[in-house]
Amino acid sequence: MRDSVSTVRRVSDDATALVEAFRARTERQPAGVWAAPGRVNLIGEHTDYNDGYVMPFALAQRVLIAAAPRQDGLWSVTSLNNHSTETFQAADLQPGMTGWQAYVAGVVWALKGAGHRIGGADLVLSSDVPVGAGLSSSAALECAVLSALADLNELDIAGLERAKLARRSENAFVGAPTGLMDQAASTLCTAGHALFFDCRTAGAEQVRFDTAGAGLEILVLDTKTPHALVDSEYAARRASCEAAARLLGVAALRDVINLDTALEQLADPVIQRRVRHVVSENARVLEAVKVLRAGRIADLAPLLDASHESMRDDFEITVPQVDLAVEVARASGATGARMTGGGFGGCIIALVPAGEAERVGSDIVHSFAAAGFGQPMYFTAVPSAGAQRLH
Ligand code: GAF
Repeated sequence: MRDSVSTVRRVSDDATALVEAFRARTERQPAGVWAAPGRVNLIGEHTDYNDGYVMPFALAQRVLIAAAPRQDGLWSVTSLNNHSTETFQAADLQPGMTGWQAYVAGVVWALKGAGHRIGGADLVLSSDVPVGAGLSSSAALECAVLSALADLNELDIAGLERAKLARRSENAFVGAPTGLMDQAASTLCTAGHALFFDCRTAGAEQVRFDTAGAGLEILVLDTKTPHALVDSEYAARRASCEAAARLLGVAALRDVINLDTALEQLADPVIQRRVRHVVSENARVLEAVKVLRAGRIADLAPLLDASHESMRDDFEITVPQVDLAVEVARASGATGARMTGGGFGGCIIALVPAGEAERVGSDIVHSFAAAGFGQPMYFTAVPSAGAQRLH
């Protein structure tokens, strides 16, 4: 496991090292250090933009930011991961900006758009959230920047509002038509819990998720599959769902009460499959909440399996590497497994007996080598805290 984990890039492993990097770069002390995590979605995929239900938890992997105000109105951001510094000013805050700095500039833009006065700042960041793995590295970056800028500018913004501002940055500045799940997870999650989140009402419930207490653990395995189609396919899935809702005369697919009746009203078999995924996935999240509230974590397993099958056969967002990883995980002793995140590559999660994650992960690595796929990376997930100030 250690070998695999070491492939996750954290340039600066803790806040102390980050503070030193900040001082070396700016020759002054940061005003503080902030952190925001990546996430795993336990269940509820492509339900968020259908006004549905999701159940993510925050990872221990996170973005760390050291920051201090500056008086010249500029924002200077150094990424220790990318070994680069980008500087921008208010006139540069134009939607469509590209590069990693867009995730930072977009947050400044969203805050200003909401009427907040945001002074210039120096920011130095590092991250150990795997990039491009479907673990919300971008939401972690946005939420960490938002936390830092909110405090530096003495803004009193509640957690949910922070998540919405970060999502606005992602949607309208970066240009990715995502739902609210990732930013809500990075902002609102608490250690030891999964977050049951209703994407229509924004109702949030922290549901205890003590895998160790249940003699289980969650293996996260990044298939490292390049997912070139993710942006266009994600947008296409979203458009299909919205078209289906219009055909069914409902505000969103969350409002479909009777799946069979809805399917009879739809002529296109592709649209039928998309609807079946979203409606059945919402039902699985509601079942998963009941299971967790009752402390029956082991009973999540069949829901994870059914979710994967639905994503593979109905929503058609899995790829061969992801399907192989899920199959081998199950054959190797996982009681349930599914792809997590937006799809077309990325990670799987597997519910495994405590102490078995290493063996299951290693079996998947061997199966990938035999199939001629690249080497995956894996780790055991620890349900962790949401965005916070560390110092
Ligand atoms: C991505 C998006 F950013 C989320 O909003 C969500 O739709 C997810 O894919 C799929 O459940 O992470």
